[in-house]
Amino acid sequence: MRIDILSVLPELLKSPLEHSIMKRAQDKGLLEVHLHHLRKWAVNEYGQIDDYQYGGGAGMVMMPEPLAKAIEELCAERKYDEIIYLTPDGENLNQRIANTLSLKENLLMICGHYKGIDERIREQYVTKEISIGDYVLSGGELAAAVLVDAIGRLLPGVLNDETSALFDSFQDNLLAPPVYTRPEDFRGSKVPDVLMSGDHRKIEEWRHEQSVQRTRDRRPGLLDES
Ligand code: 6GU
Repeated sequence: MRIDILSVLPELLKSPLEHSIMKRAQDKGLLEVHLHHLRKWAVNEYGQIDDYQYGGGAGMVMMPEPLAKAIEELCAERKYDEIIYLTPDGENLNQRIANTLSLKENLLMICGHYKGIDERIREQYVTKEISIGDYVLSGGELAAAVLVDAIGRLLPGVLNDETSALFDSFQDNLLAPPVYTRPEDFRGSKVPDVLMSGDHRKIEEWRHEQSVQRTRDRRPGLLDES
């Protein structure tokens, strides 16, 4: 998969992509992430990409011209399956959306800043708008990093144990069961007997029950969605 990201602060995106699983995905050639600085398409030699909003009010708006030029230049080189704008008024990201996007070939992500981007870019180019939750961040970059991570780890071959993403929280709308490692007795608190039993069928049953119980206790709404 190839992901192109348009941003005025691409530096913010670098570190999250250079470590751990996202690094491995790229090293293995399963994921390519290309960061593009929007200033490259600025309207003047001062690097201007934002301006005051019509109608007045505090906060700058990202101008349509640099974004349109950037999007058109990238779209001339390949067909994007989705042009995604990261915005707090977008659709809330969830595992289903991440799963769907992980099946695509080329994604273009646009990170907004200030008051956001001119509405006409949303109307004319953007095919999908995604939020990562009901709170406001200073820009779309951290949200894009979250989205790339959620998608990237699902690409076949990225995780060591290929099946492990299948048992993540939210696959099947269930939260993950509790997990334990050594020691068996941690300061008087013991690992549940069933996990020490060696009976794999019983262990799977127990994990499923724990998942359901945990989901009922913490996120009952998820059970209605499935
Ligand atoms: Cl995608 N962008 C910004 N700026 N804030 C957010 C968000 C996105 N998702 C939640 N809050």
